[in-house]
Amino acid sequence: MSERSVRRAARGPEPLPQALRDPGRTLVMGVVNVTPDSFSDGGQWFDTDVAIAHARHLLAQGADIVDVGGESTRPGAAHVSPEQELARVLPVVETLAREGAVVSVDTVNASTAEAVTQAGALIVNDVSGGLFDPEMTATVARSGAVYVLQHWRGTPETMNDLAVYGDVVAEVRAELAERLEEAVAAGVREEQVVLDPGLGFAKDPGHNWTLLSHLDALLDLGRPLLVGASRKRFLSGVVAPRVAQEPLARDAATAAVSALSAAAGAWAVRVHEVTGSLDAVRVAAEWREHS
Ligand code: PMM
Repeated sequence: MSERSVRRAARGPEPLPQALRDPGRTLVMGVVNVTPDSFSDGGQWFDTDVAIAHARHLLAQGADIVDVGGESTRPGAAHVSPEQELARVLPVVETLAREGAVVSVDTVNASTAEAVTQAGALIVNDVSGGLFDPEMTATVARSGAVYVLQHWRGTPETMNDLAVYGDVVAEVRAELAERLEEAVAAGVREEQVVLDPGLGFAKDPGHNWTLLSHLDALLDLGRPLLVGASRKRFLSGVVAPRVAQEPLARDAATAAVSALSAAAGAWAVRVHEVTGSLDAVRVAAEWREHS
């Protein structure tokens, strides 16, 4: 198989340890939602000790990074104050960082980003790409952490109405480029930034599949890519109808997306179930190695 069809995984962002910057395969980020109402695992890990135990389990399974979130971003989820969010995630972050884990925190709030990076989180995962909190990019710049800049439009309440595109790849690419430029203007170094197409955020199923099959257009922006397809509703269309509405029944489809994203050159995939995606990204690495 040619170099063109199986791309090398992109180099990772600069603030991370060397092993995660040039890992030789796509990384796996395991999700730990410390929330009572996430769509995919709602409430399962909504207790500090249970969340920590779950994160340790994902790391033991081979997750390279754990992504800790304290606010659900699904449409219609209850709004959580930054203080509540921080109270949920901080003890989890402190413990895991102390144990040497590479911790990411899923937040749109600058105050949370500030506190968790001081507590040892190396990655700020902002699904709003800096659009929710005007202080976010300057805060990330000061912290020196990795900044996952995700594409979104509107808010979780309004995003479904904003899933209107002429050319979804060109528009998401242009909007990510604009957000990246604004982050850099606020002092974030490009080397800190990872881009993310924001699957399911102001996207219908067709938009998600089109973006996935054109990751090369986003990689052309010159930054590593994170892909978050795990258990999302658009996968229900490829899952056996009897179970398609159950998020947990989407893990095999998620792993397939992980393999294809890795083959397309994604730096990391964000998933709830780690083992299937870890196998999948290793398959992609072997495939490339022997091509
Ligand atoms: N999706 C969710 C939450 N956070 N972060 C990034 N960077 N990319 C995503 O696609 C993403 C995210 C929603 O899923 P969840 O409720 O299962 O965490």
